Amino acid sequence: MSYQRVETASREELSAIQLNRLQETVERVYENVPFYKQKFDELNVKPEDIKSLDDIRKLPFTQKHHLRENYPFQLFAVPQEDIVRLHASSGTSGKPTVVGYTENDINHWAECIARAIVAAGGKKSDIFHNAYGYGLFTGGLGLHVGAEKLGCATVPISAGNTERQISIIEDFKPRGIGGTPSYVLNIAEKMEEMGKNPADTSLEYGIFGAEPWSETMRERLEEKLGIKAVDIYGLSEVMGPGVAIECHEAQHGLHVQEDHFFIEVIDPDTLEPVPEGEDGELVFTSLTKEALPIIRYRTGDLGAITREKCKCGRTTVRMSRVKGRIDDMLIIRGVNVFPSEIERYLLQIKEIVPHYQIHLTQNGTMDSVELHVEADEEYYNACNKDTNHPRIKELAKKVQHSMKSNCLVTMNVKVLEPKSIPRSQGKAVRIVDRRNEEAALN
Ligand code: DLL
Repeated sequence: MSYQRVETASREELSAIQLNRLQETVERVYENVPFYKQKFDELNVKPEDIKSLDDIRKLPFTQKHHLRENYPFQLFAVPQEDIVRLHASSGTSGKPTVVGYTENDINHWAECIARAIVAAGGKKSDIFHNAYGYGLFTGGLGLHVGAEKLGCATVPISAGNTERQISIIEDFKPRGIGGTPSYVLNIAEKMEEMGKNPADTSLEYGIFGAEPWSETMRERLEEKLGIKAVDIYGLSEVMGPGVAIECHEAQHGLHVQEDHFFIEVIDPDTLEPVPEGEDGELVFTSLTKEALPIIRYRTGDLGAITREKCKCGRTTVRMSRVKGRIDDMLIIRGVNVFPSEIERYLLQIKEIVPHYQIHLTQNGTMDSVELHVEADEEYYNACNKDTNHPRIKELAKKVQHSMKSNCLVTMNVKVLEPKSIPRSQGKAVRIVDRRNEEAALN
């Protein structure tokens, strides 16, 4: 079935494809990966017990620590000579997680990305400016293979060297751009600093992901750059970018590439499925992967799914934006707060720019939160470039009030001068958590 056909297949057709591929995957891991054989045996489940898609619930979950414990290659299901690519995600603690791909895996990945670019409004004749980082991170090479597969002239610029990015954009005139939303915003700001209008470039669409971002951030990116901005989701353990993609027609939920991945949403405490439309932890099972098939991978990402019809015509399940991570969720004086929620409300305040950091410290047994935001250049100038100016203090109060009424948390707000929050080329650092360091000192 051609991939355009798969994306609009009936539920019966898709389920039949999924069941067939799930059964193959389960057999593959049972026979080739001792870790899975042991887990299946412990649960007393055999590959032939998977007779329907619902039977997936008989299978064990896989988590990030399982990849670490089997570092680097022990979860691979094929001999090493069949591996053609290795990537790794930087672990903040301990060993990184290593992922491998066969030639077929790379082809499927490329297909998923090619579909993603089409969903974003891209086409074969485009020049595609790929500002995701190249290297062990899956963003750069992932987007790259897919853009080439679609037939785009792909510019492997990677992240960084922002001034050169700008001159390449001006000279090559790409229609599409990919990068983390925070970095592409950084490029746009640099253009402004250089006296250029970012909306004047040839860019028409952007494919943004690898970090949480909000609807308001979308508006900012679209407005500044004069583009359509769509959300792309993925994670290295499951494949990399392209597991799900928003369509430019609706920009409302990300279509899961269901012929390659089976999605579940579970309650992270009970591990039971949550009803459609309700938030829970996203769990993925790969359906076609050869090198590193993965069963019921608990992503730690929070979101919901819908099977409602999408106006683009695709029939695949859509997932919401990632609403946060289980482990990023801040519990501040008993209130659950997601950085993405903070961002959503923060960006509605026009006098500040979309860069922020949440600093957490511990004051005795209490968490204390300081929110760092930056004043917009124009506003800052109007305050005589003085962070003690009464209007800056007024702005801090406004931010504080918004956080209190929308996120139900009282935060100390520090309005800093423009460009003082560190910019990143990859995933932005939004949370600086010093709670444990200070607890250790106490
Ligand atoms: O970030 C893959 C990727 C590259 C996705 C480029 C999109 C674009 P990892 O480095 O393994 O892989 O990080 C995966 O990043 O579990 C999410 O928490 C987060 N993430 C990825 N995409 C999004 C998104 C790549 N669109 C982790 N929105 C995931 C929110 C995202 N979070």
